[in-house]
Amino acid sequence: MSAAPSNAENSREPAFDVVVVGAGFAGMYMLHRLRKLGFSARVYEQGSDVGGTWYWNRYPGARCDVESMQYSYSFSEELQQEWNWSERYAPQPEILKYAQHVADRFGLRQDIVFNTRVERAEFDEGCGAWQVATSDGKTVRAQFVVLATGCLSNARMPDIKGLPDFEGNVYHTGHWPHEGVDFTNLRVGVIGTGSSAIQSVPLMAEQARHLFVFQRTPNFSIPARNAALTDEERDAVRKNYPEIRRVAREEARNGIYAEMPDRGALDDGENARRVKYEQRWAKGGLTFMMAYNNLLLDQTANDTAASFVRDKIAEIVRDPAIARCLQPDNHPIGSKRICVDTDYYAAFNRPNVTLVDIRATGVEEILPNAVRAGGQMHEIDTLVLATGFDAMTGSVAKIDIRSRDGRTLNQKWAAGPKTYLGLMSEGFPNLFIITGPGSPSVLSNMIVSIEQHVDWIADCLAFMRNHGLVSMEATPDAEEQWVAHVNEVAQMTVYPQANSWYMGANIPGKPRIFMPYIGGVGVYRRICNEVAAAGYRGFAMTARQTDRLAATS
Ligand code: NA7
Repeated sequence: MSAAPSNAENSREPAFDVVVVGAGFAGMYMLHRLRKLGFSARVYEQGSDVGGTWYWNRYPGARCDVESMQYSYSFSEELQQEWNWSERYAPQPEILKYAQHVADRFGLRQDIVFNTRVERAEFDEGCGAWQVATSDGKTVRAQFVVLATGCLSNARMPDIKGLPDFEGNVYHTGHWPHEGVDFTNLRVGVIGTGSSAIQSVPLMAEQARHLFVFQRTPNFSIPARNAALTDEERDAVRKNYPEIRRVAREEARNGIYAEMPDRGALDDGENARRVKYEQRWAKGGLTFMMAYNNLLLDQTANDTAASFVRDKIAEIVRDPAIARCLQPDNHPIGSKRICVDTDYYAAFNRPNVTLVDIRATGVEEILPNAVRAGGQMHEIDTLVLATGFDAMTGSVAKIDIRSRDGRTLNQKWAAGPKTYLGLMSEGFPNLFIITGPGSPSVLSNMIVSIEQHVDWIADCLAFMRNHGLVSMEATPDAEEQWVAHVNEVAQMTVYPQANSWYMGANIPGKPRIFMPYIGGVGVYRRICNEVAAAGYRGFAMTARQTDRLAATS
């Protein structure tokens, strides 16, 4: 493997050791590690700047649901000590600024080609390299390809009758205009009530003349209790970073350092349980689900938390009929990603907000100036689609990835994604996925999982170089066993009960498979480390031809 590109696009040698697809948090750190190891690498990014999901998702109120001081890189002590997060949950512009700062601080931009999509990657068995074709009509060779394409990047346009005929502006939360949107004096329709809508509805309601929220499935949301961070709070975390990061990586199931539960919900009586839920509710945020250690394992335990949140909704929302409509009743709490909000339920007390229940009928039709649902017309000027993403596999599927005999990854994954450890898919040599299906990924603090995957891949590439190995691929047995394990663990939880994007259920026709690995980031990290320590057990590795000849002569 070379330290610099050979610049020989037609030669048998790879032009780059590694092509990385995507310059979000995963792609940026991957590039940084590769360069430190002396590999030649090029990153392709379809946006005009770094940041990935934080580059695209610019809707009002967009912010991370993991606290900023934890949703940040840990690989550089200087970086984590010098960056000043302003709020408990940083807003999207600040997270984007952080990504830009990282790109500048570590000089990453010189190896990133912006405004360029990877359209096709084809493995050339003859020279053991990937041929990567991009939207600018060029092709490069790379010995390895790393997909850092993100799990929630492929914004999904719903297939609703009449949508193309709507005369006003249509915005998708996942593709928000960079210049922002002014809703003043407008009648706005929002379709969807997932995390993006829950964050943006209160702010859009403050601006719009009238807001219609079309709700197919009510969601559980916990107050963020967002606030400015004080110097003392920042310093306390910075001083304690080694322990905070260690616990997040090794002990916390979801990669978030928090007070760990030591008992199940049914170990407490009703009053004690209520006190505990009240404390978590007052604290706010995702860690509400960590009130007890069995909320995602035991339906009865889960019911206690769900009914607590339903009661809270009834307390906040003045009109009992609207409150009832907002109370989720068809999935366990947490089985769809729990939302974190600022004044979401209270927004429905405003006279200019109307909740439209489309559970029974869906949106029937979009007309040039209205949405028809439940047989009723709602006249609007502007439409916001908060309809989510083709999660986890959508961005990978958009690339035409071909291996031996022209077999595509999409064909292989037609019945659901199959990977070994979420890192590689059998039959596709030298192709790595960061936070792919089969890894903890979206069930965790993404940056914790990204750093773990990037470090594992970087160490693996260094190992291969040191041992004269040029090709690596998951074995069919290892992959089959891992897929079975991922499914088995998911079935032990309440997660598969919900029609969630974790299950692919939000995309018509997508196979229903629980995609992320739910065993916890600590357990998963140990498994990955053991696999590496055992000489990359479950992966077939091939030596350079010359080394093979030398070994046999
Ligand atoms: P989500 O969580 O997938 O939410 C999408 C919402 O849009 C959800 O309420 C869907 O209802 C609704 N939806 C989707 N298609 C339609 C149609 N055709 N008609 C009506 N309603 C529809 O996406 P978000 O962007 O909010 O959040 C994604 C993640 O980003 C989030 O979990 C955080 O991790 C950050 P459904 O539930 O399918 O009935």
